[in-house]
Amino acid sequence: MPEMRFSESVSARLDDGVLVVAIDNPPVNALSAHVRSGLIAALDHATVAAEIAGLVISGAGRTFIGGADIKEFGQPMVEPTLPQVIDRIESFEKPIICAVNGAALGGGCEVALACHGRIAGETASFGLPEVKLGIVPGAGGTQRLPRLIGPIAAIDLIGTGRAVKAGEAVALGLVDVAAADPLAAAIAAVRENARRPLRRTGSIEMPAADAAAVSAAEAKVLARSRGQLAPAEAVRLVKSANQLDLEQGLAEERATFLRLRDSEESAALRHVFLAERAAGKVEKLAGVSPRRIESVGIVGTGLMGSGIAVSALTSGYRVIALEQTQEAATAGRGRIAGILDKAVQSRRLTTEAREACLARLDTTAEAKNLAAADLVVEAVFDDISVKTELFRRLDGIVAPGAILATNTSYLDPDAIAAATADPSRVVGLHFFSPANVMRLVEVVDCAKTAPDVLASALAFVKRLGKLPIVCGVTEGFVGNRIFSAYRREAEFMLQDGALPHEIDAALEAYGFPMGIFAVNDMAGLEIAWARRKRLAATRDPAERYVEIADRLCEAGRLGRKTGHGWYAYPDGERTIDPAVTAAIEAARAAKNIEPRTFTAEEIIDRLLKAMVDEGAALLAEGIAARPGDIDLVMINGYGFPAHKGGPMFAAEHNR
Ligand code: 3H9
Repeated sequence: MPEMRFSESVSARLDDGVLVVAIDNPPVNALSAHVRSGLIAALDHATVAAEIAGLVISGAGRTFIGGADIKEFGQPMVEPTLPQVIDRIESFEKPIICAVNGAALGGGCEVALACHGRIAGETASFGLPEVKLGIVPGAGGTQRLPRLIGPIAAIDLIGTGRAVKAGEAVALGLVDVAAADPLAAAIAAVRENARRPLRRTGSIEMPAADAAAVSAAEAKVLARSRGQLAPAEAVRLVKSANQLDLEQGLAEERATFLRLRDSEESAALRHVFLAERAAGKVEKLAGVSPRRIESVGIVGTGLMGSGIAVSALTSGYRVIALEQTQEAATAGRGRIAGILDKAVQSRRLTTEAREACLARLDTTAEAKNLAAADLVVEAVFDDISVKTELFRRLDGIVAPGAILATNTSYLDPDAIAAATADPSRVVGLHFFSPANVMRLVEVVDCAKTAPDVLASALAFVKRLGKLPIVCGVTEGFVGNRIFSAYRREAEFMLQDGALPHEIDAALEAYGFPMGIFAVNDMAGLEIAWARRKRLAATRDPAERYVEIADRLCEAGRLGRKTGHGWYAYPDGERTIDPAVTAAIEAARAAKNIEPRTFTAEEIIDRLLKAMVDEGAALLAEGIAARPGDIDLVMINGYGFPAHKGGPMFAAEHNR
């Protein structure tokens, strides 16, 4: 049977009376205008062709449909709109079954929900991730999903944007059945459905749900949403599906979708989405093949090393973890197993996967065992002589093509590389703590790093499921350099009249999970103190310097772990400490500074400006490649609220 073409991206073949429609719009089969018009043309054809009993909708490649085309957002709307296409599918007189071979997300999930039956292949997943883009589903998702799976599960899925795999989708009632060959099963289902009344999702009565359980599901979503609009709106719409008829519910949903689509929050989150896709792309690496990495050596199994080890193990690598003594190696193995156990307890890992991870782990005190590693990451004490000595030793042990990575946060990786005979194989991999949880990794392109070494480091970080940001060598790399500038500005404001809790409150109201002084207390004040002492000799005496943090450290107030820092922590509770206020007042008096008050807006403006100025300097120096990379570093490493888009985006949009 010849192929029928309905648009540049929609074609079909006839399989014994079933029109099997394929959407082929790489890379993710997004619902661009030509996909929507192609689907309508296919339906028009099926309406008039008497020999067609019904349709199957499928996606070409690895994805079913990745959603509405987010690159069309912000452009004038082109008909047919997605709600028009979806309405036509649901009300179609002949059966339409979808064969879902990969991700059915956003508008793609909404297409599936409107079909008269849904078959999931093994790699299928379903989700309405719109809230992650600052919007709500705009083509029926909030009204149809609760009719299929009930309001409680719908609030969870739509409110968090979480996707479910085939098994969970079947258990929830989102799909009818999982099948090894979803296309064949969908064709058979069309023939079956042609003989009976069609099940139209919009006409299904909403399953009853316990009001208290609905409220609990709602509270859970709202607790996570920290100042964002979309999750609360999504929950409201799902709940309204119970009170409004389908038409009213869809109209309310559409109006909300259009309003949020034009919001700053959505623009910011779309910027973050696109920046993440751009981050892994490095122009100078085009055509460069990464080296093969299967075995990863990790030196040091403290908090950082064991976190990196867990990340590598759960991503399928073999890990050789080196410690100085056999006892330390055994303790390291215990720490790694402990993190894996926690993952099993919280159902992020199966017991079998845990066993497989431990079977791939070798903990040893024999440095020569690292000869089997393709990449060695050091996670030892951040001291230049410790690290250079280690690299000198590693150089004589590892295989000739093996890559050496340093996880230093403040030291100069070029100096560490210089200790080796072949600095071209040295790269920086700056993980954030805890490394098994935090997504961000700064991949440091050192002065002599070979392109294929950089490409390998990037590929490694991506296989860990993490977000690599490539940067050049500078003290503190991108994140800590901006963090230092921002902390300096916060301390200037302290000296000028603000108090730590006022600055923290402004940051938390802006969307940071924790203000900067509370963060410093949690991390401990001693590392920055040591750094300040190290830099004291070379500091320009004319430069403004605030001594308050030094006074706190000298008084033994090193943060939460000592019970005191910028705050006191009686019973673990963050509390304003009059002793800190007194220290701040004394510092002001010593410099004859008349304190003044700061509004929350002024505090945010000043901190944002400090971050942006430092970001601009990093771009000018070629340390960071794109403003979006800086935004991602601050969002994923330092708690900057994603729904503000990161400091560079926020400043450009005057927020
Ligand atoms: C929506 O549907 C609203 C509706 O409710 C209402 C409408 C009325 N559009 O992630 P990858 C691009 S909102 C356009 O690396 P993967 C992406 O930019 C939408 N382009 O691939 C990248 O381009 P480039 C709801 C898109 O295999 C390339 O595809 N949907 C879209 O790792 C590869 O992306 C979502 O939020 C899109 N929707 O993962 C789903 N999606 O090569 C968002 C991706 O130029 N997408 N691109 O850099 C995803 O989660 C993942 O991309 C997906 C594939 C899982 C699909």
